[in-house]
Amino acid sequence: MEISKYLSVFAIFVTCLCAISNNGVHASHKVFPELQSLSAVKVRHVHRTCYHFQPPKHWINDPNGPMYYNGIYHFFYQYNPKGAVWGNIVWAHSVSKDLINWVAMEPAIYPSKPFDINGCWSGSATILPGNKPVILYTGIDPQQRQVQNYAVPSNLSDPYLRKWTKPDNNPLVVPDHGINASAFRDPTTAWLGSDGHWRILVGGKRKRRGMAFLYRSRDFVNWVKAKHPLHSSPNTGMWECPDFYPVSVTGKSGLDTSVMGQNVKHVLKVSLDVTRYEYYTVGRYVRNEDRYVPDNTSADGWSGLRYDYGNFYASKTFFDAAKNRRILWGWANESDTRLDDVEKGWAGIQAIPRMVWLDDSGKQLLQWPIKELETLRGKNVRLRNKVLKSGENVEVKGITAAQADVDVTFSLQSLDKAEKFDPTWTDAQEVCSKMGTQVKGRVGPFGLLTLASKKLEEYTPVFFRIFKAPNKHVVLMCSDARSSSLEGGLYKPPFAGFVDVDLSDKKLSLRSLIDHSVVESFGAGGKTCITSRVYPTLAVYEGAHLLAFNNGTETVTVENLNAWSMKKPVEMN
Ligand SMILES: *[C@@H]1O[C@H](CO)[C@@H](O)[C@H](O)[C@H]1NC(C)=O
Ligand SMILES: *[C@@H]1O[C@H](CO)[C@@H](O)[C@H](O)[C@H]1NC(C)=O
Ligand SMILES: *[C@@H]1O[C@H](CO)[C@@H](O)[C@H](O)[C@H]1NC(C)=O
Ligand SMILES: *[C@@H]1O[C@H](CO)[C@@H](O)[C@H](O)[C@H]1NC(C)=O
Ligand SMILES: *[C@H]1O[C@@H](CO)[C@H](O)[C@@H](O)[C@@H]1NC(C)=O
Repeated sequence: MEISKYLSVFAIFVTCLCAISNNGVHASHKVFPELQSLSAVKVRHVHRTCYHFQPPKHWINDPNGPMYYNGIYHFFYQYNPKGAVWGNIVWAHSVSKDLINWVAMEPAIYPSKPFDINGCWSGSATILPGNKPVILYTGIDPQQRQVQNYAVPSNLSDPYLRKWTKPDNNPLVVPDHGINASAFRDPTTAWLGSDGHWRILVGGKRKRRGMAFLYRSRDFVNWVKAKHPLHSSPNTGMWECPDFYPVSVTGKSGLDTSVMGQNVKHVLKVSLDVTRYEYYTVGRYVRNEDRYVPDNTSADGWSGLRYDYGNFYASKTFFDAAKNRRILWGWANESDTRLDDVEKGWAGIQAIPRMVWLDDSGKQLLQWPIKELETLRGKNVRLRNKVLKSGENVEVKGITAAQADVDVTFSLQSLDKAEKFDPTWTDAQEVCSKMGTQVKGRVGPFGLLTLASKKLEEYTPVFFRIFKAPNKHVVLMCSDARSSSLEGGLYKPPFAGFVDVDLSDKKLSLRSLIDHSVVESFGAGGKTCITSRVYPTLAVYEGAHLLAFNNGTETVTVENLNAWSMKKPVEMN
């Protein structure tokens, strides 16, 4: 990942601001050398998460090289060992037997050789035949070029793979004359073609066209660029952290990255540097041409499907051979200011790992928190068949509302009165920003008020609103941070996405993982996911409450609600 993105406009420190403008979205480019090596003097705890992945202090960003190897899950991530803003990046390393309890190892990869002396940026792991893991990552060389390197375990008998060696024949791939050396990074997990050649993607761009450069190799050491990229798309800008993998057209099982076959589709995900959001398409991998073609049901560009419509970026999946599933990791950045981060001594968390698989429709993915998370569930409170008339709400009492897992199914009496959908409403977040929980509707808004203070001075609502279009219903899901905190100066967007769900049973489900400064929500069984980062001042610890609410004119029933207090993992770094 590039330096530029961690650098939001922070007036006090901005001496020169070089902004680029792109489709109305702009990315600011500024490093904070004065801050990046300021070690945290103390760590502020109030908004730290309890069951999300987080090191004890300092800055984290992209998940890197997740893998399952010889009974152990390995997780690497971009980490600043010296401070709470981006800089001095190394590959931090943690290991786990259950994806819940994590033990920190020493950093696996850090700048030490010419080919990575100016940075060890993101990458992926591949397990080669003979059960040999290898990491590919982006190094920044003495000319500030982005080059692709590899590292291998120094001692395969060490069950935790503590030490990694960067062989002297690095770099493996350098940007050729046709490639912008400042926009060439984040190699994928490799896959093996039927011709016996390995393939990887490297993210890049040509002018404003985002692209996934394709490289092939027989021996994993000599890599040759393919004549054309695997895929590219106009006006999307730099493609960071591409991820390309097969999904089964039936069932929830995951597939190893090299699997081919009849009942397989492919997913290509890219992280768009210009918008700081990701999008993915479902499509077809045309093997004889080494091209990827998105299905005509998948929008290819800014407006495409997202894993998550909130703070979720630079994600990466891996195949978990232990449980035959594909697991997604993603970084949820902070929504407070640089100075807040320096003061609190930490910045960045990882979202809860999610299982991903293809929806029966074949048009989108479904995501669900890994099953292991349920081992942290403690005290349970249940509500059944609680009718919520217009304007009513009900508090879910008896759990730790600041640290909870809630799963609720709402049932709707009738959809006949749903408001008319305006076909010009293509941007869900815009609709949500106009129609928050205070704006009365007919079927909805209804949902949960998370991290709510007693008198509702603060709350982060996660809710639905249902509209009627000519031949279908349109479901809007929002996770609205605008009332989340009395504190000013925070980023409080009304994140939102549409939910492509069949409402013929008049039921809609929602699960939210609430963890002090994060609310991670899964609508309709994981069809639409939204992660919000929030910093309440009153709704903290015992001051946090959880409610279900209905602000539509139509009655909604909480058919079944389960909420659990969540425990802290025994080991978290
Ligand atoms: C490799 O790891 C094994 C298991 O931890 C250990 O016994 C051995 O001494 C290590 N070898 C080297 C060369 O460090
Ligand atoms: C190369 O990429 C960098 C980083 O995005 C950009 O600033 C620069 O303008 C690009 N150069 C060319 C020749 O496109
Ligand atoms: C989309 O592709 C399918 C086949 O994959 C085809 O049957 C359908 O007509 C196409 N739809 C459009 C709108 O092009
Ligand atoms: C529901 O709507 C009423 C009237 O607009 C408003 O006062 C109240 O705050 C709303 N409830 C929530 C949870 O926003
Ligand atoms: C996370 O932080 C917010 C607020 O500063 C920015 O607006 C986002 O662009 C940023 N997201 C990423 C992925 O960096």
